[in-house]
Amino acid sequence: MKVLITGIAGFVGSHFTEFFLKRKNIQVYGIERWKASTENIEHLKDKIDLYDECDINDIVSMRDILKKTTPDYIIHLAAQSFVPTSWTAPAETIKTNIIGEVNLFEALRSLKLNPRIIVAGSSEEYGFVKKEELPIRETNPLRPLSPYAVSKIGQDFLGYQYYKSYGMNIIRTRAFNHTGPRRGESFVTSNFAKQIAMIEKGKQKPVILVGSLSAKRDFTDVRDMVKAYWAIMQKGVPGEVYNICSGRTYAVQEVLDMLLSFTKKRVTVKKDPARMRPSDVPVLLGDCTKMKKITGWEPEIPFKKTLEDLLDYWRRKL
Ligand code: A2R
Repeated sequence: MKVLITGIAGFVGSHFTEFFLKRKNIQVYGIERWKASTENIEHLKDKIDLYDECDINDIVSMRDILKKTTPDYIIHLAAQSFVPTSWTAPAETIKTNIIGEVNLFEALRSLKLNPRIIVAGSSEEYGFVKKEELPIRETNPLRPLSPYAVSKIGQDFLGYQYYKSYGMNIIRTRAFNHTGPRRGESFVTSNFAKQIAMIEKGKQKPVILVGSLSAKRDFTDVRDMVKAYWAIMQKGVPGEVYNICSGRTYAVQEVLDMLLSFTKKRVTVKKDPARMRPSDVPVLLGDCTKMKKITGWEPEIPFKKTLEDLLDYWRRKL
């Protein structure tokens, strides 16, 4: 069984690789763009086939690699994945996320390959959600509040359209927040954990800088998330869309309090206006009954353990 992961050296890609390497009869192929950091998968590099000169914006390199690897499954993770960057680089976000996916689909079509594909969408697609709509189901209207969200809706709808128009085996997902070791440091959970680890090592004054603490998010451990993606890959119906979430929220303030409870250092919390977003989604709470029904998936790792592991990751890394 041949699995190709785009964005393999990213946060989710690295956990997916570890997940596959624990299983038998799976050959893992991965693509990354030229000069990307492969630190997250350095320990796995000799067990996979890595193509580290493939930019998804370049259909020529995409096509070459698909021709060489002819995967049975594709997990499409490569993206500009960070909401705040989408405010400063909206065109780049739209290009990489939407055109990059078109390149993937068109390269497959031209090669007459039809693997099963997971498109990694996001709960950000729902954007502005009314209180009475919570918890959010797949049928909820999409009211995006960032260029990132628009780019993910583009990916999602392209997946639907290519399935309908060409019968491609594309399954769309909308993952709610996920975190854990190796989470990029721009993301809130990882950013707080890194600052705490820096303070513990005396590399930062005992002041933690924060943005808005009121937003509520539905967090899942990345290791559970990867299992959910794979279960959907096997049992999901092409053309359909599935939420993946834990079904409970934590306010960013609670995340901060939990992380601070793991350290013996006395830390002051300071608001940093630079970390505020032009518009933010107040609550994202998901309902993933649809995917649970077909897969039987349940998240297993408690959120406290996820945050402990994330903080330990930064303690080791710094
Ligand atoms: O930005 P880089 O060079 O570190 O590489 C990222 C890669 N990537 C690309 N690969 C090929 N061609 C491109 N034009 C391109 N642009 C970005 O995608 C990185 O290694 C990977 C994304 O990993 P993360 O940013 O760590 O995202 P994460 O959390 O693993 O999320 C995976 C997917 C994304 O589509 C999210 O939007 C979604 O799940 O939630």
